[in-house]
Amino acid sequence: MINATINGVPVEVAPGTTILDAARKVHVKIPTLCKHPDLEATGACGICIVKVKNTGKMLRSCCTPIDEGMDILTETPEIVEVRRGVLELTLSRHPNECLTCLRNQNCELQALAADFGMTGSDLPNVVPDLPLDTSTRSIVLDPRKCVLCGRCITVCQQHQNVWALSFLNRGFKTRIAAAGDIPLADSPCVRCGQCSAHCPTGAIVEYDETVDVWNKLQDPDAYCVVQIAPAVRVAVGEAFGFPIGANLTGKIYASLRRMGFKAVFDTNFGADLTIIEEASEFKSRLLDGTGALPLITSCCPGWVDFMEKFHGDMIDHFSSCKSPHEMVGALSKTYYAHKMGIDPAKVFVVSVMPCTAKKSEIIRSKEMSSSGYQDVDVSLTTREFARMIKQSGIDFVSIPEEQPDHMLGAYTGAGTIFGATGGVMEAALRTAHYYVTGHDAPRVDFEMTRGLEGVKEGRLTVAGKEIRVAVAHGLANVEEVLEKVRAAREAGEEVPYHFIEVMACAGGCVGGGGQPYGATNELRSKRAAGLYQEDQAGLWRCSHHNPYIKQLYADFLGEIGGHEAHELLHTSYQV
Ligand code: HC0
Ligand code: SF4
Repeated sequence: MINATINGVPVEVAPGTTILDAARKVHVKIPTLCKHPDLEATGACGICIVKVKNTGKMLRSCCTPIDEGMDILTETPEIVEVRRGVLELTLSRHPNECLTCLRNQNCELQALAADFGMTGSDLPNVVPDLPLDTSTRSIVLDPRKCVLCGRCITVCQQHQNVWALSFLNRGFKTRIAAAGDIPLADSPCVRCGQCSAHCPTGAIVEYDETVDVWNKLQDPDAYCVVQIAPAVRVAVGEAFGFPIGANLTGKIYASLRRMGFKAVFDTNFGADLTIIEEASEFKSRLLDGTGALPLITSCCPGWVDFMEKFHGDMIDHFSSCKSPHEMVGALSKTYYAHKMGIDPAKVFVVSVMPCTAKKSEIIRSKEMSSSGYQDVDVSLTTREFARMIKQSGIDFVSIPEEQPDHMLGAYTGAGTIFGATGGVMEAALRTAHYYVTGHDAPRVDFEMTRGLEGVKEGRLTVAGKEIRVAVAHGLANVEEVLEKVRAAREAGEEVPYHFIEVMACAGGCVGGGGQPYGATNELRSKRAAGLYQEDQAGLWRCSHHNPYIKQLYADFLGEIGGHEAHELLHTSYQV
């Protein structure tokens, strides 16, 4: 162990611990801008500078390991002066648009400026004249607001293995852009939004569509319906001071009704429906050899985009199931509209998702209009939804809980856990076990799929047959899983896995690119815990027990995996 002192307080840490992390251990907070707890330090900004008394050296605490006997000072007039200098320079190149910025009151640069009392500067405010990139219609890149911290580049390259972003030019002219200086939509970007979730300022934000939704809610000819994703319920509360992971489903339903939505559905219902179709697809591939194994989940649009761009040889392995929110969209404009006697042309479907890629998914192919209309009209992120609650004057803290509209809103715990990495796999295993054996598993908790390890593997025996599964989250983690599949295929060996779940974002949707800011593993775990708690407490824990799904097949869809289901609930992929 290393022994040192920080501001005179003794500290003992493991070798390799940075000064920044060692300081946290003794409750000293060193200001940072370019360092994100999720990401490797780059030392780009210099705000986290500290002084080593023994040597007189000023060092960047985020990327300097603490050494034996170091006597470190973190707050002296000299250090504060250096930090103020860095901030002054950064602010001199940053537009003074805080009041009209989506990150207003939620910006790390703004918070630092406030902490350091940056009330004025002798430096002129010279902001580069650079255009917005709205080309993806999922995220918006505003290079004028970029502080060149490099967090977006690191997460896009290291965690997502996409390499869509880069710094262009050098020195004073350095700017962030899609690699090759092309529109982001023409780059390999998969719209996961992790860059926006890790950006400290308003340089990368979600493509805001709240105004479109407010306008539709005012339109007397529109019949607006809404659905909420699994992961939204345990995250939106962070914008209102609730503890991380608090499950606020009932308050969300109530707020959406107050906003004017005529029906409030739940994507968890769609998740249950996805499981019915996908577990059935898995059973036929496993027992009847009707398709390639391993079966790979297809409900995450960032992952689908990534597969199509980089792993086209895996297309045959993909489940043909659409994602749950697309299923609910298609059924809103067919089954629901028909039952309620509403003209489907008037039904306007909004989905509230933890995800920016869902904004692109809703227009990705003609199959996303299987109802005869675009099945989901607008997809909002959790961050946009939180703003809408604030704009509507709803007191979210005190509003009493309500129920969803059950026809497309009742769900099981299996649907809820979709929002956490491994949840889709666990939900699928519950129902696949039933399909293969004719009875429920004695225990429906498949813990091997849970937790934040980048790749999780497990095996179980069902009706005497071994089933091997893998779960990957964070796109960089999928590579090793796919390599194993390819290696076995080339060697003509037995498949290493029968079923693979992939989610683009670390932690699964709880860590989605459209969620409230502050992504860390601690936060992802707490949000996931909120979902697993609901699953444990629920009346129904397996998708095939959802009575409203049974009703849907009996009244409308007919056979599981049958013609009608295929028309409305399945899709295809292309490279
Ligand atoms: Fe997800 Fe989904 S679980 S992708 O992560 O499958 O966004 O929460 O809504 O559609 O259900 C996101 C979350 C969803 C979908 C579901 C899936
Ligand atoms: Fe990279 Fe995802 Fe951002 Fe696109 S949305 S630039 S893939 S991090």
